[in-house]
Amino acid sequence: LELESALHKALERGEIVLHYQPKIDVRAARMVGAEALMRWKRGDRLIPPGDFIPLAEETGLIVPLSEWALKESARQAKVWQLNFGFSDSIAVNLPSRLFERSDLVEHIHQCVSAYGVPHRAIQLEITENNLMKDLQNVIPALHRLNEVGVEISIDDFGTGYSSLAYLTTLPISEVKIDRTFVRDLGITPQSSAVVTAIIALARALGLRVIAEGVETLRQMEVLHRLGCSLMQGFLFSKPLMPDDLEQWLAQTV
Ligand code: G
Ligand code: G
Ligand code: NA
Ligand code: MN
Repeated sequence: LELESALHKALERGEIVLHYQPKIDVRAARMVGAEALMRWKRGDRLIPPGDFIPLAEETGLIVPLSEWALKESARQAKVWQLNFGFSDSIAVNLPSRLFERSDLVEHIHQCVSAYGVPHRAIQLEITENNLMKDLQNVIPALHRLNEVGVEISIDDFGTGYSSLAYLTTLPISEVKIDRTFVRDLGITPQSSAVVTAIIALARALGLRVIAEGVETLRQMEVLHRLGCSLMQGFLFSKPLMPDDLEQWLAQTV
């Protein structure tokens, strides 16, 4: 309960911050975007999202937190556009709660308009489980977002129970191979079988595929050989404070 009331005040106190992890195109050797990841600065501690996002989801605080993350990402995209010519997207994680809101598209429109960046400056990540849990509410939102140019990425792909029939009809741009498969690449044959299947599925459906949690050169090499050249993970960079991402931004122009 103490944590809950502290989290209530965290936003207005400016204690919530976003760190950014680069998404890398290994073949082109460049950053192609970044994922925004929330942290809570509480005193001198930096609380990871795993320790407060579940509470935020239970209490409904995830709604204002996510709305703030969308706005802050639009602001950051504008700053990077001005300083580095950044024209890629910042990916924001959204739980299905947010997709239920009929005004999600309007809210995103206001965020990007406020800072004068295009809609494609914001990309949305929804986990496979969240997507499938609430398809009836999520589908109309996905279509409206697609119409205005906001790309959708399916996070933690391969861990849920996607209906492939749905996948073919949804306006999705990208699937993110879950890190559990990436972790076991080159260790268990099953993991490379799953990764191979996901890459083939993505290709057949015209989707981009990105691997998360890439930590070793070996994993990078196997992914590249299997046909996945978009990657994210500690091998390239951990999530960084905005100022620390500038070394990556400076390289892309
Ligand atoms: O950064 P870290 O590895 O601690 O993130 C842990 C989990 O928290 C990840 O699954 C990530 O998707 C989730 N997460 C991080 N930032 C956000 C956010 O802004 N909103 C939501 N809903 N989840 C987030
Ligand atoms: O999919 P999700 O949004 O949950 O993933 C984001 C989380 O993954 C963040 O908490 C981030 O810190 C973490 N992460 C990013 N790269 C790596 C990595 O290479 N290995 C592991 N184990 N975690 C990573
Ligand atoms: Na994510
Ligand atoms: Mn993920």
